[in-house]
Parts: sequence; C-alpha cells; structure tokens
Amino acid sequence: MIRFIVATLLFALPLSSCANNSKSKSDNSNNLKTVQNMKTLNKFEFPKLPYAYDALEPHIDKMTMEVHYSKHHKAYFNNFVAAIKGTEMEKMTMEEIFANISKLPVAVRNNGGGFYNHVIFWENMKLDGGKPSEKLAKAIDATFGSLDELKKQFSDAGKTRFGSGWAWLSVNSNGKLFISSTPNQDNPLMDVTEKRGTPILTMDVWEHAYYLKYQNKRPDYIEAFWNVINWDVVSERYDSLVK
Ligand code: MN3
Repeated sequence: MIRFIVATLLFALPLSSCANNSKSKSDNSNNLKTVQNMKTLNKFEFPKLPYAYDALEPHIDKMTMEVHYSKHHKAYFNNFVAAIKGTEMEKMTMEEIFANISKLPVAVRNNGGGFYNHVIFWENMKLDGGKPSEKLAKAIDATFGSLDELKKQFSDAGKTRFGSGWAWLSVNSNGKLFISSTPNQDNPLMDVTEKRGTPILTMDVWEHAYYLKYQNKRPDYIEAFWNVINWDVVSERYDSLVK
C-alpha cells in the first residue's frame, strides 16, 4: 500500500499539473517526459491529455479527440484497473504485464493495451512537431533509406491493417528500428506479437480515431497524421533506448 501511495505521488503530480485546456508548448514537452518511458506509466492514474482537444485541428478534429480520449481511452483505463484489481498484476510494471500477456486474462490484453497504446499515441502528436533529431534521422536513413520511405512503409502498415489496430515504429532488442502493425489493442511489447520491440511512434487506425472527420477514408487520415508528429518526443524515446 505504501509503495502504491509513493508511486502515485511520484508520477501523478506532474501529470495532474497539465490541464486539458493548456496549450502551452513548454508545459506540453515537460509533461510528455513524465510518461514517455512505459516503466513510469502509473497504472492507477488516468493520464491527462497533454494538450487541448482542438490542439491538432484541422488534421484531427476537436470532437474526435474529445470522444476518443474521454470515452474510448477512459473506458480502456477503467476496465484495465478493474481487471487487475486484487491480483499480482497490481504490483507488476506494464512492461512485465505485456511480456507475459499470453498467460493473462484477455481483458488485461485488450484493456491494458488500450490504456497504454493511447498514452503513447497522444504523446507522439503535436501540431507542427518539427523533425527527427540528428541521431534518429541517421538511424532512419540507415534503416529505411529516407524519411519519405519510412513514412510510406508506416502509412502502408496502417492502411493495410484489416479491421482495427495500430501502426508502430519501434526499436528491437538489437537497437534497430522496425515498422509493424498489430490488431485490436495489441502492441509490440506483448509476447503474442510477431515483431517485438519498444514503440517510439504509433498511429491508431481504429475507425473511432478518424470516422467523424474522415468517415471511411482511412488513407486521408493517415496522410493528415504526418502533420502532427511530435518528433521531439519520438527522438527522446529513441535516445532513451539507444545509447
Ligand atoms: Mn483509439
């Protein structure tokens, strides 16, 4: 119990200090640092959205953001907390839970993924989010040939995901970048996933992520997504994984 309280204090404070109506860019980046590393993700605190609902307009509209965050994401969080309540999973990190997900209840897989994936997603978006750091840019060129080729392969991963799921740019255990896609709320940290690694960039391709604005036109949403990549956050995540 003590451990839980300490963890809550340590990690909830910086998150709570960021209000939904805040559009301050400095607040944004400061708060992003608090949860970009999954080990610091507080399982018992629903993270604040690091910007206002309309912050990504016109690429991602206010209504979509509001419903997506306050209804969809919140439901995954609530259901995840309910699913781990009173179990050993309360003491495990998200990383440990995902690494053992094949042996855990399906409610934990679906809702734990839904909770975690959206945190990564919100944080890696920002209007006019700059460009990759020099170090990340070098790695992208070495792996994909160019940033344009990464965009193409990542976009294709999102376009070709049948039904609901996610596109990912991750770092594998050898420190190499790779692109993948997962169904439903799975992610590259889960032991059920074919290509495993730690994500640094993700895109939600569930219909609820784009239907209000783009209806059935998923490719248009994917095209717009490239206008709202927070490359500072993606670069920081890369730096934290590849020394
Ligand atoms: Mn979603």
